[in-house]
Amino acid sequence: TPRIFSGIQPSGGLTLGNYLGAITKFVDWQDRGTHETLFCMVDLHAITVPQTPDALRHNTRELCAGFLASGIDPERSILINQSQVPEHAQLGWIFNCVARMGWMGRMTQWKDKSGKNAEAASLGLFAYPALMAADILLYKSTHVPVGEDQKQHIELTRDIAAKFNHDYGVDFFPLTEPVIEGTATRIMSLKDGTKKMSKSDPVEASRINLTDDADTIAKKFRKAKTDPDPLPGAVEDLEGRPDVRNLVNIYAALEGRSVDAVLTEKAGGQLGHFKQDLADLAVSKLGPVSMEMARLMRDPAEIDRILTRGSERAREISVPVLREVYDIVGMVR
Ligand code: AQP
Repeated sequence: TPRIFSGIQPSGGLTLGNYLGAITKFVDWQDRGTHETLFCMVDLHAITVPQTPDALRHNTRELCAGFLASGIDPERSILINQSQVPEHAQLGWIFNCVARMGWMGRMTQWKDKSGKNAEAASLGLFAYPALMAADILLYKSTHVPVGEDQKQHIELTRDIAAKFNHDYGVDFFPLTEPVIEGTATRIMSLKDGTKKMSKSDPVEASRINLTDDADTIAKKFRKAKTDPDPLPGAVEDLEGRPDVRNLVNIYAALEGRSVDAVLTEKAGGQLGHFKQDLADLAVSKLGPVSMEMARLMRDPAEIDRILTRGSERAREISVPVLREVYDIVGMVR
């Protein structure tokens, strides 16, 4: 069976962006049943920027709780903790030797995250996309559902697969396709409609966390940046209004309707009212997920068991694949 793989970093708490852009899509893929589905807490990626050990442990478990609470079934999908499957790092090294410095230097996430002081960034942050290629190709995954921001990294994954296949004269790794679909491929900051909503944004009010309570959600939407004009009747009229557009997108994604359908219903409405409706909708959708996450987090040992079991299942696939890669490369075993 063809495989779907995707990962999320335990580099903070889950945001509405991760939920709408990634997790809900993962659940759809699982429920469709057309592919074997693997989802990974990518803790090795998280430490490319500083993480305190206690926070990393907490965030890894909470991320797993988020997957489970959103509908990922650890029987039907394989839930992996990246560091528990050593083949990720091992194939990552091989890919460090396949990928070129120039390719990595062109990655926009590297440029954004290393900022003005690239000299002080970790070597891991620079190599991150090669490890990500290893995450995906270790399972010979054909499709990777991601948000818009990850498109460039999936293209790099194809380049690495193609170069490996070419250099060693094999047809071993598939050329993976990104799957970026729906209205929620890029949820923006509530404080700046041109910037991605992100778990590591220092401005707390810029994002909705899955663990936020109803009052916090309502307050964050109320204070979200907008302009004074009422809602327009058509998508084209949202041009030049990125903040409003973002709120309408979120509303549409939460309701599972198109932006057009939402605007047809809400045209002419005041943003104050719309923000209130949006908060009510978000609370009704996220409340049960957040409650279930809190319940699961009361038994961290059970979460650890689920991750250990998932990682063991993953290794049934990853160990033979890595062995083949070592043979292709010429490692003596
Ligand atoms: N704002 C977003 N809108 C839609 N999708 C998003 N994703 C992240 N933010 C949005 C998708 O969530 C998945 C996991 O992302 P990640 O944790 O690996 O890293 P990221 O993309 O860098 O996400 P963050 O929240 O911005 O984390 P930090 O702040 O640590 O960098 C991916 O599929 C991503 O596309």
